[in-house]
Amino acid sequence: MLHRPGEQEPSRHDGSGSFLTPAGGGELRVGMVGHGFMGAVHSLAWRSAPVAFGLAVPVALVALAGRDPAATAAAARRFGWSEPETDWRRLVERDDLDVVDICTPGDSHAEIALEALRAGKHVLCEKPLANSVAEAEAMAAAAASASALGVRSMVGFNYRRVPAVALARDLVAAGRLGRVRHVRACYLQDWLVDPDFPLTWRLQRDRAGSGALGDLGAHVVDLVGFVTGEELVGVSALAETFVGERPLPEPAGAARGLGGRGGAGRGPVDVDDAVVALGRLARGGLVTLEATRMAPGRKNALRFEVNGSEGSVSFDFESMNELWVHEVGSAHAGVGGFTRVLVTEPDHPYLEGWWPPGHGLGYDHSFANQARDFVEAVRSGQDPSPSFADGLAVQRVLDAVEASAAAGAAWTSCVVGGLAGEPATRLEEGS
Ligand code: SOE
Repeated sequence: MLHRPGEQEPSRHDGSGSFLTPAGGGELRVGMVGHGFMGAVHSLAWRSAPVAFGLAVPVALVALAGRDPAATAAAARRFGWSEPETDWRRLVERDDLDVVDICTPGDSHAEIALEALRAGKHVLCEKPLANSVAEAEAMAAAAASASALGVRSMVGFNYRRVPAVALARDLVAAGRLGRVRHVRACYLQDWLVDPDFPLTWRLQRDRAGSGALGDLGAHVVDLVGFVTGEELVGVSALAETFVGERPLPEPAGAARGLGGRGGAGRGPVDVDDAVVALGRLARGGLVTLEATRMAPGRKNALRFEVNGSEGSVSFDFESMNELWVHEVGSAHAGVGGFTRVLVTEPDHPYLEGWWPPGHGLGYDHSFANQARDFVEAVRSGQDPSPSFADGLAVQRVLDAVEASAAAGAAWTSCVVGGLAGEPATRLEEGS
């Protein structure tokens, strides 16, 4: 039975708020679109989350869609999906699915998500939510209508689910850092240093929307909002494309993960290689942002430091099980400064599902934690977070960064209806 937002269909939820699948016998049946790097890690997550967290609702990996029949069938076998599909539209219309998980490049997010929501499927969509503000607006509006009918949607900003990141947010939210004054946030990788790395989809504006900005900057912008609980209200940015031309990639199917092989000919790079921005938070805090895939030696350095009136936290994904914390006045004489917290204790965020203290988590665990939260939200009839509206807010900041960079770093408001240059709800310290 299809459940279409906008039609007078019954909600998926009974009076007690428990999850009712249309015909799934208590399972949550997932269909996924895309089987590249993100498809692989999402597949692992759908399988590991129910085991690790003992989820009340079992998850079934029902169908995997991709364009290339042989590659999709091979990926379905390898990742544990019951059936391959070669048309995402057929997948979305299947009545034996409850969830559509979108792991494709950004140019198809809006179309797939809108169709999936229309078909009454819960949607998990990889970041960035869309390739433009207009697409993200349509998606957020559709998600809001669908939510009223019990259909849930979420954006895959997986780094929110790294335990140390969630702990940083908890400390800020509990007031342990006081008023946030500074945020220094960056995301540095180096896989584009080689000028002969091919022009894969993450380097094509029509596929990815932008370069380092949407790929990595989206995570940074999301984490600034997540950890501080405050919106960015304006930015001043610069963007640069250091390598203007690259080898054209071999035809689809040859590329795996971030890699790919160069084929015949070269083509222009029409996205940014790097962006830097200054920003201001709603309550007046100052932010610096940076995203690049051209920082030799930096493999996945998603880093942030928050300095508040009462303390600081500092995180680097390359040491993802650690959070460095300093609280003003708490240091013992002579040994002041940051304390390294190994975020692997049973009472740390998400650790109830994982290993004994000190046994460490990896990249894939953030996706398993994300899958856990998504399934739990669907089961309990809550809207998960980050919502499509949160994805839209990130998209607006990305848009402001691009507009500012195009205008020679002009100060650009990120807030709809806000006054350019002025924090929308700036509060003085002490207020
Ligand atoms: C490539 O830069 C990439 O795979 C991003 O697309 C992901 O969002 C990031 O988490 C890891 O790096």
